[in-house]
Amino acid sequence: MALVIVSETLQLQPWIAALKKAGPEVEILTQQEVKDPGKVEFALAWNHRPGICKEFPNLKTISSMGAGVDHLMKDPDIPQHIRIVRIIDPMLSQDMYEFVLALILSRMKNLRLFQEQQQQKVWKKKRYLRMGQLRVGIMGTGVIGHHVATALLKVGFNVLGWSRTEGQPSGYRKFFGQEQMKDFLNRTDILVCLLPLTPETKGILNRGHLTMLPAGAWVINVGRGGHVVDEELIEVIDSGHLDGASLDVFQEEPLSPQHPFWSHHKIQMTPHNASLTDPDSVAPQILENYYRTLRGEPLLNMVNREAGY
Ligand code: NDP
Ligand code: OXD
Repeated sequence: MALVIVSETLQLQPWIAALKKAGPEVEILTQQEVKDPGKVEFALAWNHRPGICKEFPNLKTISSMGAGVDHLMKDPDIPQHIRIVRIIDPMLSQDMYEFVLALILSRMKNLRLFQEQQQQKVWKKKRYLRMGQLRVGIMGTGVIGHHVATALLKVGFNVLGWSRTEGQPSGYRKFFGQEQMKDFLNRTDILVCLLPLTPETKGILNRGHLTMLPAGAWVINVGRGGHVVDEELIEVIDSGHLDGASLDVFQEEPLSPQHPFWSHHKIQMTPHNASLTDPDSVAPQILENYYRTLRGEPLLNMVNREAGY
């Protein structure tokens, strides 16, 4: 039995080091190192080349290297009997909160504007906003979204959330389902998208929904690029309805140099860097799932393949 790590985009060395440190007895191989594909029963994957299941005929479990699993869901060759698990890690949730908070504070206090003014040697004051003056709407109050919502609430923001199902009671006002989406968007000054990318959520940040936000609202997309209809986002910003957007994730990553987002002065971009999985922090849960796979036991952090997240 061996664990294979497959990724077309990630640096694998820190992952191998973390896994070997946490489980020195486990055989950990890169795809190129596998001599006997029949021995591989567990794969750790991020942006893999489709077809791993054909390559490793005895594969039983695939673990995403992050919280999202859209990269696995789009591979049509993963048979139903293969269990898919994902990362749930307090550090990933806290890093996301810190990132979202940094964006919100920077905007409230006009820091980008003042940076531009500094470059032009302009001395011009502008009124700033206070925490209690803004309503932050979290779209997707799952593991990460709920953490971000409760942490923002604790420091003094007005927070509301929207999810697919009603879920557990929370300290903030919750909306759910298509029927309540308009009410949620109507009350949101800063929209934070923390949804997973599924057939239902693809293109959710479109003209129709973005114009349900109050005039002057602002969008933070840290979910997936596929949530945004790019040309409609630009159109709603250019119409003056939205004040701008901070985008961490894109339909195509890295984004093509020709894409209009790069040069749009009301769009702030970061390179899918909001919250990065820390290999040392998550190695124990990956190995726990590896051992559970060996023993045929229920796994941690299972993905519902029907729901797609
Ligand atoms: P979870 O699966 O824990 O939460 C997903 C949330 O989205 C749940 O609240 C779920 O509703 C809601 N949801 C799913 N489908 C719908 C729908 N059709 N309508 C309304 N709500 C829906 O995921 P995580 O919180 O762990 O992660 C969320 C996403 O964040 C990841 O999938 C990934 O795309 C992104 N991410 C981005 C990172 C970055 O660096 N930019 C880093 C980490 C994650 P319900 O509660 O009812 O099930
Ligand atoms: C994740 C991500 O899903 O990094 O963990 O986007």
